[in-house]
Amino acid sequence: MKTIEGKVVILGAQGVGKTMVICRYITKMFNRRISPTIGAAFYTCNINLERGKVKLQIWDTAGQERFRSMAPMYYRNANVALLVFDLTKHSSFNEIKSWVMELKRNVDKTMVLVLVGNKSDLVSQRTVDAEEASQYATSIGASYHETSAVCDDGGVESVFVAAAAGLYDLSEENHEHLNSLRINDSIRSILNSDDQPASPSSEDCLADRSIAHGIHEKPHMCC
Ligand SMILES: Nc1nc2c(ncn2[C@@H]2O[C@H](COP(=O)(O)OP(=O)(O)OP(=O)(O)O)[C@@H](O)[C@H]2O)c(=O)[nH]1
Ligand SMILES: [Mg+2]
Repeated sequence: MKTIEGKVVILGAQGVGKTMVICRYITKMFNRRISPTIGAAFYTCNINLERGKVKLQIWDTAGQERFRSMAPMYYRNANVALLVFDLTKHSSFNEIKSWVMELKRNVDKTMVLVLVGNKSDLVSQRTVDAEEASQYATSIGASYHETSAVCDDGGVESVFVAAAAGLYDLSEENHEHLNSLRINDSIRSILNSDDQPASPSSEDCLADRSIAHGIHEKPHMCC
């Protein structure tokens, strides 16, 4: 069975819930005490698909304007971009369009794009409807998911499964990615399929590293 290792970057405006979504996925909890990301934070998680195992190296970027210039460092060698906006802030949805244009300008390789509308629990404050977002996702070749880090009903997991599945497809489709995707093929299965959980699992949370211009900042509150 094949094991794929790839890089994921999480992009989106300040306060849309990028960190909450990844922390929700890894810890299965909602942590109100998370502060705005400084520079970027790094996480890893392993996801067992039926077809194989995928290890995601995830860079959660900071949405604050003062960190904007650092973003290329994280997206340039990424294989997947999670594009997160806030369903209650239409401006954050518009910002995704700028991110997509920037990625198209600066990244040569094919990237798996996953569009995420977060804060779906705030139903009465919603300003982006599902159809608008899903049409846009189709237009850029992305999958579309709605999530709530507060009361998750499976949306968060679907985001990371889509990222893992997209990476897997990428590894099978074309060879230009072989330098950036680490692939191990083993004759003896790395995971015995009988032992695999039916649903993906996450582990190895390394959220204690927040990096700003190479300076190690105070560890993150979550995980
Ligand atoms: N109601 C609701 N609030 C959320 C949700 N996700 C995040 N929040 C709140 O939104 C705020 C920002 O969340 P963060 O995860 O720090 O946002 P971020 O995108 O990482 O922000 P930066 O790191 O500054 O770019 C916090 O007050 C969270 O409690 C959600 O799904 N629903
Ligand atoms: Mg954050």
